[in-house]
Amino acid sequence: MTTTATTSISHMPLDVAALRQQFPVLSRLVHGKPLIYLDNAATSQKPQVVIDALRDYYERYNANIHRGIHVLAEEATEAYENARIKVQQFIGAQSEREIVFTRGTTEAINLVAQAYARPLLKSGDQVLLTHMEHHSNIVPWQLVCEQTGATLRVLPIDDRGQLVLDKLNEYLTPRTRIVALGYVSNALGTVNPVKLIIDKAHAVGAKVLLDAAQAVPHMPVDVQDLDCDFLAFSGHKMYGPTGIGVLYGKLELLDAMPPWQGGGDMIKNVTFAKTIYNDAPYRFEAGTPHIAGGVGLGVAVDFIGSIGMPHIAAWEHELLEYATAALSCVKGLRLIGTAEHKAAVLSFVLDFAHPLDAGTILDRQGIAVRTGHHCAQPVMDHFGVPATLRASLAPYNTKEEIDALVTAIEKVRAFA
Ligand code: C6P
Repeated sequence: MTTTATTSISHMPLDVAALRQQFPVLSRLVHGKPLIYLDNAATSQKPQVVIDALRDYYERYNANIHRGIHVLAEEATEAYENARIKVQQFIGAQSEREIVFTRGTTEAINLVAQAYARPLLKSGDQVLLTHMEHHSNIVPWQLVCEQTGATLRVLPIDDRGQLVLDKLNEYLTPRTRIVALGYVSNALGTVNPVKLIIDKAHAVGAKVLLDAAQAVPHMPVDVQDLDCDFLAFSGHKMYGPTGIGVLYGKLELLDAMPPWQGGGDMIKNVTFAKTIYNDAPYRFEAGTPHIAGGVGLGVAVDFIGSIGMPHIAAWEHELLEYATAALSCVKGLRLIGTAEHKAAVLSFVLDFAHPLDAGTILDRQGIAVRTGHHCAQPVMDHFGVPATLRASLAPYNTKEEIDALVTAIEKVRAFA
């Protein structure tokens, strides 16, 4: 996915056929038809190099990290910590100590809610979200508001699925302590003007968490340039393994935060009288982590580097324009989410079939799309629909696959 703003980054061609070769699953059949995978916002497919890295870890140097002095433990620790440095460089963080490995975006947001916000918030304080958040960026804040007496405020969206920025000054108040918002909406594809929002939030003294689950895989993200305080994303949406994700936090904030889970590896010294906690990021990584996942995520970062984020962004933008034009020609199809700045997510409803029925018929033709509320029920409520079909694109998708989607939707009409 990419923004309209990134079109000019690169016009270098991407060799899509060669790229597809690197993803073994793309050559399989589903219901006897070639797989057309258009569910990349849920999880991306994995290239051979990432699959090989997991296998290599388990075959050659499986060991626990940070605690052994034997060769396998040293190799595993080095590979895991190298992955942290790769992630640091990938998002432009100042220090690898600002990179906390988590299970994913969801856990990263919960970590901030519990370890940063919970000790800070008091009755009367406000947490500002937007109406287009994923449930992962709503429920952790509801929990912490219940625990502290703080209040949730929600910046509205308009009928194109864009934030109503005119109201931002009204919603940002001297009581706003935290602004938590998605960089890119998973249900609408909207790319939010996060830099502007971060500047305005900082002006009232609030800290900003960006849910970048749908941004980091698709566009260049530089945390120092954005000046966000926290940023969360998941490895599995960026060609990496499931069960590994990242919380970026400014070091001075992480250093001041208490741990949120206790256990091995997050301590310097333990007695029954007192425990001295480890430094960030280890203070937030209690227990044996997903070592293979971390290693695989590092390889996924290298993989993205080998294609070039500008190439990914440019091709996804071309696909988005092509798909928007193609779907707009389908009679009875309504696109949900038509923001000016969009990533390659196409949510839509059909006036001739329920999304779940349509999704099932598409699946019979080998086409994987997501149907449902996409863990963004407030978005569905705003548009007055219970669910949508969602095609979400990756750089290995092609215009021929978009054409096949349109043809398959016409078959849905024939069934209806
Ligand atoms: N969205 C989708 O199909 P986890 O599950 O922790 O890796 O990511 C949660 C999450 C948080 N924020 C956004 C914007 C997301 O899109 C997601 C995951 C998937 O859209 C699964 S619901």
